[in-house]
Amino acid sequence: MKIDRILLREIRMQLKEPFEISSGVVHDRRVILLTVFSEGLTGWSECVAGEDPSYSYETCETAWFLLTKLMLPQMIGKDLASTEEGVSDTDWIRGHPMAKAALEMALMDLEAKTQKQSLGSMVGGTKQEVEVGVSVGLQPNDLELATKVGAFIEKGYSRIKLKIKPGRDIHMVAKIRELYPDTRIMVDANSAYSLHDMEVLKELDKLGLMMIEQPLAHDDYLDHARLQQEIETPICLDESIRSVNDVKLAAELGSCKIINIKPGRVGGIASSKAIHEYCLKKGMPVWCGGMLESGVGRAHNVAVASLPGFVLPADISESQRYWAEDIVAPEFTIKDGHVQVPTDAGIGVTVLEDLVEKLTVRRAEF
Ligand code: OSB
Ligand code: MG
Repeated sequence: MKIDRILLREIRMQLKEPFEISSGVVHDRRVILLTVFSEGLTGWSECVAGEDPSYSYETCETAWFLLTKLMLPQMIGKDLASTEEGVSDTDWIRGHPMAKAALEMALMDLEAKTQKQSLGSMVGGTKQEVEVGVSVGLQPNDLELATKVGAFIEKGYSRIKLKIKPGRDIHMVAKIRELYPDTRIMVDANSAYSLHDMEVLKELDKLGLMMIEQPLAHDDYLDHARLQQEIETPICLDESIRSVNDVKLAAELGSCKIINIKPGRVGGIASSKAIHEYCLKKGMPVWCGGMLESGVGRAHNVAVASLPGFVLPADISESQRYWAEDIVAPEFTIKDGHVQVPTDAGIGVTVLEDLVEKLTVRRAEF
């Protein structure tokens, strides 16, 4: 893969409705899109860094800096035998897995296209479709939440994730549990609690939830382990997991029983596979999370979620759940609670370049 040209864009995509979680609300996504050109082929990826550092220390600005100043200029003219060879040049950079994932995943798409195979099959995926759930943001009141949840169940989503925060938890979740007794329900706190909230957490434990995602601080493996001792409901870690080493720490300490793998958060596809493999050996279930991606990031997530150890429903909802118009064709749709894994080469969907151009607010070219 000779790297001829690289284009980095930031596009603005308006969410159909604001997405509110304990740490803040998003109206418009600032999406960093990377395109790598090689001998007539193009590899695409998306950086999942957020608008502000409330989920991770990485933001669109830090990722833009890393990519434009430290990672992309060096790639031009290289003739890479593999993605691995390309990303090894960035090993010296500490942290910043979201920026690194963007480069890795664009090269992965390119590599799969060079080999004329789908990304899913190149990474070792075994599923043709992925079971999916939906992540429902905080709503103005319980009635609106119940209506939203009802509509998603009607759509076929096989699991509902409710965002919670102090004051919007036990009562709200109990109500949804009561209304939909047969639905698989989980909650995600995005680090809004501490061990001082043990009473609340123990009440949540009684509601028959699939799991509680990231109840405590993003860097607190010890308290998560203490909490897991006190409750039956499995804890799932999201923010705390940025690499396979974080997973080893969490598994050894007993900080959780389930891992949420977001390829864009853990440094890319190779890292996702390493986590997947470790968890398979440990008998720890994993599933694929989401970061409100456009169709480009979503395509990568679907490919990764087709690996056999991804045994729980993914936060990969259909394009229409987020966007009036996605930037890929065909867009992602849900059927019988599943999303199809594309079979065309690479990410397997076509990027609508005219639309991307229209949405672009800044660009850097190499
Ligand atoms: O905590 O999983 C999370 C979105 C943005 C940031 C963090 C999270 C989320 C979601 C949405 O839950 C998942 C999705 O549908 O993409
Ligand atoms: Mg989460």
